[in-house]
Amino acid sequence: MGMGEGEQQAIDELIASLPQEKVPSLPPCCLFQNFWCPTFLLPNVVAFQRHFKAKDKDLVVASDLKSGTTWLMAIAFSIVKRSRFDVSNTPLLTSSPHELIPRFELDLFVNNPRFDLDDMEEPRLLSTHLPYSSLPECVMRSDCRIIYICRNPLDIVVSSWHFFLQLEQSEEWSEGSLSLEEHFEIYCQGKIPFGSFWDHMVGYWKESLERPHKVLFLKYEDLKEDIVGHLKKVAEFVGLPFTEEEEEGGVIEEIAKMCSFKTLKDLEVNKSGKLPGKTIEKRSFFRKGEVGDWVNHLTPSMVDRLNSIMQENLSPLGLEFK
Ligand code: PAP
Repeated sequence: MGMGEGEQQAIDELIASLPQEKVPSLPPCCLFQNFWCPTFLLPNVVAFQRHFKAKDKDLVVASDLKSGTTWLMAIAFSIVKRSRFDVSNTPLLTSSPHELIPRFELDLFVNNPRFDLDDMEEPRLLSTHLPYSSLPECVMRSDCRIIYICRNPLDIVVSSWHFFLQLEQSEEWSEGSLSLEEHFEIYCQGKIPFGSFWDHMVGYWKESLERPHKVLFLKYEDLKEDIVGHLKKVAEFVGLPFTEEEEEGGVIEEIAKMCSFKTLKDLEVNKSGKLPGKTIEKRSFFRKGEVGDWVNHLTPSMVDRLNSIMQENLSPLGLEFK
């Protein structure tokens, strides 16, 4: 979406009016609507908020960074499009999940988008890292549904550190690398892109409790524990429950296997090359794919610190991690 000169000036003025944060190896951010928005994305976020028109059948995959986005994209795609594709001809074999489900702020409300929202096949599958409170009004008002995935912050902080570390070799905003200790500190301050993590999780969590038909709230760890049960849950939530015939025919297990870390990671399409238009290597979305890798990275005092942030901000609302 192109921007006129007047609009560009208004955005520049808006950015100048916001608190800024610049940490080595993270994109510069500004505090917009109570979250740390990468400054280069702000025009896209504003355009999304102003111009997006939700349709009742839309399905939005929402997540904080490194919470299981790729996995949930693959799952949502496989479930919603299963009348057209099965595991033998699924586009997941030839495109990365991020290429199949466009993100509002990174792929759609940008210059020369790869997708035309008006032309997308319905139900449209869309994605975002934005907090719930920054989604446009039309998303709340329409019947479109949101599936949110979150993950134990102890694992997110380790995963995001690795992600930004490998990104920094390619991005112009990288000046020197951030140690895990420094990255951890920024994460605990809530200043990671789209943070704070607790506000991000709580926004969707509250809405999922108030409007369970609108927001399905999933946890990475629960999916690891019982993928078949959760695939059924997702299918029911989107109004496309698995039939008895499908269950007996092993369709659910097939989808689980197709979307598994091992299968996706080993596909040629996810091993090499970059996402369109950006400098991000596709393989950077597949690192370890495990629960609890934090034990190999965080010191006991780091664990205590993050646990106490969770106890203060998440536990009172009934949000806990295994
Ligand atoms: P994004 O938010 O930047 O889009 P996201 O997919 O949420 O990325 O995060 C990547 C994490 O999910 C990685 O975790 P790790 O660093 O702890 O390994 C990645 O390995 C993991 N991941 C990717 N695909 C899958 C999958 N199919 N199953 C389980 N975990 C996965």
